[in-house]
Amino acid sequence: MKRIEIIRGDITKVQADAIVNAANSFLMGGGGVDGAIHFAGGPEIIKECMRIVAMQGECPTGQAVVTGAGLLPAKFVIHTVGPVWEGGMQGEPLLLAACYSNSLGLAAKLHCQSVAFPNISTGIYGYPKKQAAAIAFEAVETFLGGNSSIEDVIFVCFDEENYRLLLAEQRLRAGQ
Ligand code: AR6
Repeated sequence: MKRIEIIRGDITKVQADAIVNAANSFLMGGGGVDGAIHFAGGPEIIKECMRIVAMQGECPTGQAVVTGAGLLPAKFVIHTVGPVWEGGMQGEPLLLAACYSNSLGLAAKLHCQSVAFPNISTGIYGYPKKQAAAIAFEAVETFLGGNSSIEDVIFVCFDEENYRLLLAEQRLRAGQ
């Protein structure tokens, strides 16, 4: 039975097959969840990121790449690049949805069963949290409706507001 879990916490502590990082196109680390993942995961992850950029160039917005998870309790880190919020008319909704579906597609190729997501783009990139929650939930639910290895998707919400918004979205959809 496929399921979507919503928890509060720090994604670097989550024992899923893959955890997703809200990265930037240069895959060079940064603040927020990106900084936390590289800090907790150790230097191996950034080395792999640098190799990926050297080989295939920057990671475009909405796309995803995979590295090992270094010292983290996950098997893989999937780095995806969320859109910067510019008012909503620059394709942000589709790009945000693509982050979730491309990350899950990559995780499925790696035969992952469980995947944990942060609330992509809702920090430094400024995406309005309510809209982001609806897009995230819809994209994940749609992906889980297809055939793949993925059984369990966990939204790991660092802040209370995202946690409440995701729970509200789940209730809304369950009632439909
Ligand atoms: N575990 C889970 N979620 C977290 C954690 C954590 N340890 N730390 C923060 N969050 P952000 P973005 C939440 O800013 O908006 C970086 O510099 C946070 O509360 O990390 O996609 C990158 O290099 C927020 O809800 O990512 C990029 O340059 C969510 O993670 C840029 O930030 C996303 O916030 C990406 O910006």
